[in-house]
Amino acid sequence: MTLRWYGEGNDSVTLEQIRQIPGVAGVITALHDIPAGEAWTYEDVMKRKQEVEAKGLKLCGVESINVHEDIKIGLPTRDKLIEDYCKSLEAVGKAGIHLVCYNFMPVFDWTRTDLAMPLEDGSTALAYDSSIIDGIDASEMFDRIEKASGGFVMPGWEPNRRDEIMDLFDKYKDVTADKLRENFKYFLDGIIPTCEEVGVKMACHPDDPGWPIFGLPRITHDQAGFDRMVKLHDSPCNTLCLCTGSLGSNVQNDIPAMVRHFGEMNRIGCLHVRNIKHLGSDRRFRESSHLSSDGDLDMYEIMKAAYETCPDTYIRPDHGRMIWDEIGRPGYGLYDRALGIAYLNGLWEAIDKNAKRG
Ligand code: CS2
Ligand code: MN
Repeated sequence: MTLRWYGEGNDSVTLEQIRQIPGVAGVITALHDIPAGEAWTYEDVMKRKQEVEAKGLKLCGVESINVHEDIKIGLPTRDKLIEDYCKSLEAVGKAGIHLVCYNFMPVFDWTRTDLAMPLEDGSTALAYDSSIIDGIDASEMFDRIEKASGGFVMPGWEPNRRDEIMDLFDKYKDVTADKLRENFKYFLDGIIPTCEEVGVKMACHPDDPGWPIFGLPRITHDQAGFDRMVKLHDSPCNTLCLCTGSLGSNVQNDIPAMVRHFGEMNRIGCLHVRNIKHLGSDRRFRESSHLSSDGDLDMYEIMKAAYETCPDTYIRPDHGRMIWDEIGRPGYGLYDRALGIAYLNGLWEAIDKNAKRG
């Protein structure tokens, strides 16, 4: 079991606190101040690794080394960028880290319309309402985020990206889903040989929410999309990050079945386990506590599928609600994610004991 950590000074949660969550052996982290496109150095990766290890934790994986937009758009600059991406992978591999989670979503990472929706019990959660997104453009979306996030932002929605965004929309004008897939293949063909050499698994995170937004193409949000994705470059290093909440936003997805499908193929590089609740129509949802009965996903079936098909995969709880008056990065507070871990550990222990009793 792992927890995501954004690094000293960039996270309200400390390594000391993470160390005290039962069953957490390590963190998933990234060098967030290095912009997409710039190569990571071995020294910088080692520095972070030693910082984590000094607190008694393991650095289990990187999330994310962001893919530069030029690569996704397919611009001529991509060759140099892919070369630099390989340098980052070499640095990570040499440091003894074997997992890199990333995504191939144009322009934005996960997107929500509300970063603090009040729930009945007094907690708040991230929420999404497509009727809001469908009615506004990206610039209005930035306004909403700045107002709501209390200093923290959703990845990809950093305020300094605002000017760049309109320009990017223009550049994506002719990028269809097929073109994006072609560019994805070009990227994978460029990096997977290096991954194989240095022993790093790439785990592609699903689109979140699991459908195209703001008219931009998106190709990784269901089983068919990921079946195509893993075939773009067939290698044990070309895997997906099975994020139950992201995939679960799309009601068509059967999450335990997807875990089994890709687990049996040995193509799950890591698992993000969290729960969500749909709100009436199929494109409105909010996040919930991890408990099965609090949301729409069956966490027992998800953990059982993982136990039976990919038991050695790193698992982290992904987002949590904000509870007990905690202030922190939306989705990434300490308390609810720690509760989530305790619950997931409980499910795991029960599944394990049952399996061993036969
Ligand atoms: C996260 C993603 O919110 C989430 O589900 O797991 O932001 C994830 O870190 C990135 O998409 C990976 O590049
Ligand atoms: Mn996730």
